[in-house]
Amino acid sequence: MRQFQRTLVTTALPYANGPVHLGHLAGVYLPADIYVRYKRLKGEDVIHIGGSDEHGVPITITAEKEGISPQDVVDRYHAMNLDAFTKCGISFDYYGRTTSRLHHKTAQEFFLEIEKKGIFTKRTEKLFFDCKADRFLSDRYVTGTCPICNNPEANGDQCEQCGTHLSPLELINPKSKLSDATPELRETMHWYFPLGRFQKQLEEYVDSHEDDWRQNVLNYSRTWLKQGLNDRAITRDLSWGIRVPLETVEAAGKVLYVWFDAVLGYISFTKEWAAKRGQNDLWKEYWQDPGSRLVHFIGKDNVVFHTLMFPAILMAWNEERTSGCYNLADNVPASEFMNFEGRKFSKSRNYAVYLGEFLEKFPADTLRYSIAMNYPENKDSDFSWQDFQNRTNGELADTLGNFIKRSVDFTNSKFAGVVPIDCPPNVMQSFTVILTHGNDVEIDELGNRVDLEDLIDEIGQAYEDFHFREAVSKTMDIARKANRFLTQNEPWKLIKTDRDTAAKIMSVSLNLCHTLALLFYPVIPETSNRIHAMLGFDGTIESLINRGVSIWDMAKKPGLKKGHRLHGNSEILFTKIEDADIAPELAKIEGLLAEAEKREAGAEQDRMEFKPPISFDDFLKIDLRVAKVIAAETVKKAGKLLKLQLQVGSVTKQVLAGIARYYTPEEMVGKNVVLVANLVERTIRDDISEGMILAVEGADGKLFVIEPDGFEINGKQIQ
Ligand code: B3M
Ligand code: ZN
Repeated sequence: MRQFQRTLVTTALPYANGPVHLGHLAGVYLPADIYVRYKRLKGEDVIHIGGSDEHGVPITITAEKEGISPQDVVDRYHAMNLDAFTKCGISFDYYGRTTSRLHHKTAQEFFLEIEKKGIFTKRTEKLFFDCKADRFLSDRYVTGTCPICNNPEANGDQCEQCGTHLSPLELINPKSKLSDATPELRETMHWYFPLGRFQKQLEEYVDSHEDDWRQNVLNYSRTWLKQGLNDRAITRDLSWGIRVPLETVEAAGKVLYVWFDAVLGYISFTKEWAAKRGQNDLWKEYWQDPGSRLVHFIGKDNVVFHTLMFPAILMAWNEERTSGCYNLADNVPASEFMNFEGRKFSKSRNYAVYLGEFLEKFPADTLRYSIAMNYPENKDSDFSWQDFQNRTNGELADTLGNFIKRSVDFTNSKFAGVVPIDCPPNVMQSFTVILTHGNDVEIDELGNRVDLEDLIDEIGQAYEDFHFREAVSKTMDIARKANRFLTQNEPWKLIKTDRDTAAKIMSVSLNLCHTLALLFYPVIPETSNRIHAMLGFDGTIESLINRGVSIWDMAKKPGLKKGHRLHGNSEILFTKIEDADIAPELAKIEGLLAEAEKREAGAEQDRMEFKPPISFDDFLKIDLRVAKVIAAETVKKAGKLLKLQLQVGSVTKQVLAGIARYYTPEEMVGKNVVLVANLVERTIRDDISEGMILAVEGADGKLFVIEPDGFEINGKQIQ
């Protein structure tokens, strides 16, 4: 593997139009945080850049719904999400906002550079326009029935139910989210980014990562590449967003497409990070030095934007340049989705647990651990309250917490809180069965020697390869072995007969506590710091982190010398979660599920009862006339039909009506009926039918012809 001097980690910018939920945490922010914390422990140069995506149509939709400004919306959710991330220990080096001036400037610079090179194309096309709201509707403002799965609430860009990417034109019965009106198609001009121009370069780029990208990432990218890349509109007719930076008539009222601007946010925020440190040009090292590595953590729904779209934008920038070229991502670890109690998180259906809310009830580290153990690496995973309770109680409290507390408490009570002897490294390396089996090597099921250093190397490799679940569960395995080691060696018994051996056991145990404090730091940093403090260290683990020095490697060797004094009292690291603690949460889910089911059942029923809506304009196309039946007869060999001659003003029309079972010809003659006068002619049994008459169906299926006597229709009194 290539060696890099520094790593820039980015995380997808969540839209600042709602609170982040556990699904977001699991797929993107937690794995990224674990990764950067691991890298920091390794003493590597790494920064984590994230922030809020504050443009885009979902934000204006929320603003309109709530009757506030888009700025109010993003102010609220930016603050809320940053606060939740901070409480969860997501250690961003910088968390920016795409509404910042510097970001607007950066995105506009990119637009102008690509425009100057003549790479964009311009196209006039027909887009949905909402006449009532007097606005063009971008994809997200159009809703309708999904042509694939019939979900009646599909969005113009994607169907949430089946995941299909859609264009608004594909929706059945499209409707404007602004007014509910059926939109009409109107012409407008937009700038297009010709992705196809970069097809070959992108194919080579993706192929060059055949061996290091995840299969899902390669698959999504190649599916697009195989279909052939098309031009993508990168401007929109909207008022909220980054202005197209041209003073021309055609640029008026247009902003950059949110995805064009959002990915550039990674660059803007790195610039802001550097400026904040007083080193304005430092960002260039991370973006433009070929010795830097760029890694994007994202969810699977964002893959092609990061493996094709953003790289193509950077390729366009880099074209014809000899300096100031941007690096392309070296890896894009996209996650699958984490479900919640067996169902997909859905903000629009309010089926979610929000991060901020969760952290009001339970500590961040318990959540981080459970989620890391359910990391949706190559298939969707599931978060359940039961699993959360089991992991917290069984693994964090009974295994890790119990081991640390017993080690510290016993040392406090029998060795005056001091590490009794030096622990020879080879003893710690093979701690599991020393003394119990009379030798100092553990043999695994296959007969291989297992030692701590190898285990730690395996964990490190798992982090390097983005296998977070493996890394964290192997870390817990060490805690399990350590706990078993202490239990099996029973120093509380030995101390009475063989104090030296008891001292040796405690020295190994305490050093394992130290090792575990460091090893667990990526996933449960707050707990790691508490263990570290219990072991008698003044500073936090963060304070040890030093570029160039690997704390991670220090975990392999005994870190506590003979005579090292512990802090004093131990503390309980994890409070167990009682059934009563999660009962309200389980009840809440049942409520949410019941609601969702009701909604789904309701939608299903609506679909059965109503035909798809038509527009008012469509309705106006129907020409309804009152007509008098002047003659009627049965139709041979067509038992259901009556042939009616209708007088409409001076015109006579022939209509074949399926009412023979309910009316005799004699009954019909002389009646006034309502005629659909402009229906396309039809031939039925060799006879012409020039329209239809209106009838309603009674409860028993009998048809009643509508007789408009005594009413006024089309301004005419009917008798
Ligand atoms: N805000 C979409 C999302 O949250 C978008 C990501 C931007 S990453 C540059 O899924
Ligand atoms: Zn669908």
